[in-house]
Amino acid sequence: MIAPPFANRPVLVLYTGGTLGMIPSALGLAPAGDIEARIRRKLDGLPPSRRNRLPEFVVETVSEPIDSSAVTPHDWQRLAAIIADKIASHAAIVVLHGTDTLAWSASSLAYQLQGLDRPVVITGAMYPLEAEGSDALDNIELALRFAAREELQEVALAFSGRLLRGVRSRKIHTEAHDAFASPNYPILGERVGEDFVIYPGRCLETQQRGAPRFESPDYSPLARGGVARIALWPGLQAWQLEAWLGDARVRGALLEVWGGGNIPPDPQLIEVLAMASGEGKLIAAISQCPFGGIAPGQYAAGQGLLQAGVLVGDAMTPEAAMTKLVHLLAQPLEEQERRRRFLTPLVGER
Ligand code: ASN
Repeated sequence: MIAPPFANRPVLVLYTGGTLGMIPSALGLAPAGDIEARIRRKLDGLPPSRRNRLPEFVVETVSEPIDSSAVTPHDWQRLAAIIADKIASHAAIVVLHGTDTLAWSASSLAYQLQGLDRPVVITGAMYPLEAEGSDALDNIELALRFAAREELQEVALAFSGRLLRGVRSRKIHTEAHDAFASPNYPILGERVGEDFVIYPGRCLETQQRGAPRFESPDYSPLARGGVARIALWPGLQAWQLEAWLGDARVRGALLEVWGGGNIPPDPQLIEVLAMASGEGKLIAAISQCPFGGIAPGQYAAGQGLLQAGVLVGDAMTPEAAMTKLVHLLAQPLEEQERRRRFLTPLVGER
């Protein structure tokens, strides 16, 4: 492969907050400064055979690093804007992010940065850089090594020795180093001993090519509850669903339904759904099961979803489906076009 012209530029490491850079405070772990020196000090401790294979990088910190539990759609928009602004002058971007909402930010970035021609690798850590037994240094090394791979042309999540498609990833563990999974898509790559392998045929680059066509709609009208997430439970009543969907501030919703695409056989529930989607609200459904997709209509219990005009979310993660609803609703599109795009894979999310 001929090296692209940007290959000799440094990788930009962007610190946004999260446990990786935190230190203990009176109130518990909190974001701390001086991240560049702290990262370089740790990387200097790697054996030369590993240190020498890292790409050149520069470090920047967002104006206010945060615990990612505080992230809102505003932050997704701000982060994408920083990356869109800086990417041309860097070989790749590595985002250091808190793990709690890392899969959400990764998913949102994928929609906003469509048509990437180089890597955007997002990572974090379950334990702070300076903590004993921390995973932070390994994850930074992993992200930097994959950021140097020209065949990676998408938003990917590097964690615990593995590279996942960002928009397919989920946080699945509260303590283990191996805290992320990509339940319905194979991993893109992994560390095997001292090698960092990318598996052929799995990256977006082989499925979709094209010039960057970043989309940067304004998320602020959606950032205050414009899209709701509703998981079914046995006994759910139509009035409860209506309380969510009947609110004029709600413009879209993700329903997490039973198994392969079923809902309770309650005509009133279906009526509430049909009413909301008839008003132009974008309502999509995925399964509550972490593995596998939905195909409503296989059972009589799923027909209602189709009758009500609910969009089938296939095997998308909740993070991928919700951030896609936000992204589509933030754009000045006709309703039919929004529905079409929701059902079309834009960045390998379905
Ligand atoms: N609360 C932290 C965060 O998401 C968790 C972590 O980074 N491990 O910012």
